[in-house]
Amino acid sequence: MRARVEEGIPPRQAARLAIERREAGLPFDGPHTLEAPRLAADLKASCLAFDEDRALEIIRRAGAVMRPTEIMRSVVLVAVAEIGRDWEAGLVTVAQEHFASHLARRFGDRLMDLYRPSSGASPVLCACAPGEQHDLGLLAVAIELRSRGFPVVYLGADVPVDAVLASAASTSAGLAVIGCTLDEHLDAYVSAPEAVARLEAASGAPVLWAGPAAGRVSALSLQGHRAETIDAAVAYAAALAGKRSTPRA
Ligand code: B12
Repeated sequence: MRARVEEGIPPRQAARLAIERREAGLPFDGPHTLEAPRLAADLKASCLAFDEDRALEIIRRAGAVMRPTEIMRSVVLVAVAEIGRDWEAGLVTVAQEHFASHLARRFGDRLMDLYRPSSGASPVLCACAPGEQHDLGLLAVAIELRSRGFPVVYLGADVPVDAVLASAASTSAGLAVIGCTLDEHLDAYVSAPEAVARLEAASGAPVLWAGPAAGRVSALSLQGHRAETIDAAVAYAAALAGKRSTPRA
């Protein structure tokens, strides 16, 4: 328990965790980096059983050893990705995959509400490309940025190009992050290069193409930066937003 407290976990949470671990027959004080795969596996099993109470309990337990952003990245999204791989392999049903995705979405929404901006940077506008429904990765990027104090305007899945342009202008966004998983969802931007140029001019920064389809942007002659992983997208957006922050009095 002392090791947990030294890691910064409040004593009452550390004590609760120690009791839970003893009851679960787990080693008393293992390093929490070893916890994430186990928690992700437990969460996956709970989702496959549609056991919502158990899934929420696992997330609550994770809160005793990890920061909320770590829970999202190392437990919740790992469980979703693994269920996704099993779904591709025909091992789990679409209902089980949807159950897990919705649980991730609800947890992500809670985290978005948890963190409030503390820097005076221009907001980072996060929107999926038109037609794109895969928004959990973009949500993870938004949460990470918010947890670091940066303001984020999150528009979610399937956002028309015009709507992105209008909101970038009305919010004085400092960066537009366009999430894209399926290559074809970049088509709307490929056929509107003037919109990309206007977006860059409005924010004063290159568009950040983010997600699995970002690797295609050069071949598609789309201007801007690209980030295929959550870490790369957060690093780029945070560095840019940090440069533009005006410290608050
Ligand atoms: C959940 C899911 C859905 C959900 C999305 C829910 C939501 N709100 O996001 C729903 C049910 C809506 C869906 C629909 C479809 N899906 Co789907 N889906 C998935 C699934 C199972 C998980 C994706 C996910 O969110 N993973 C969580 C992420 C964050 O974790 P990760 O995958 O480890 O991510 C790493 C990187 O990939 C990257 N990353 C991933 N996303 C992002 C986003 C950003 C912004 C950044 C920076 C990084 C990033 O960062 C992570 C590492 O740092 C995958 C299967 C899989 N194995 O991934 C298929 C998958 C992505 N889907 C696929 C398909 C084909 C579809 C559909 C066409 C299915 C259909 N016939 O209807 C539709 C298309 C919907 C649309 N118009 O966009 C394919 C895409 C194949 C391709 N590249 O062409 C996949 C790979 C499954 C497959 N092999 O068939 N899907």
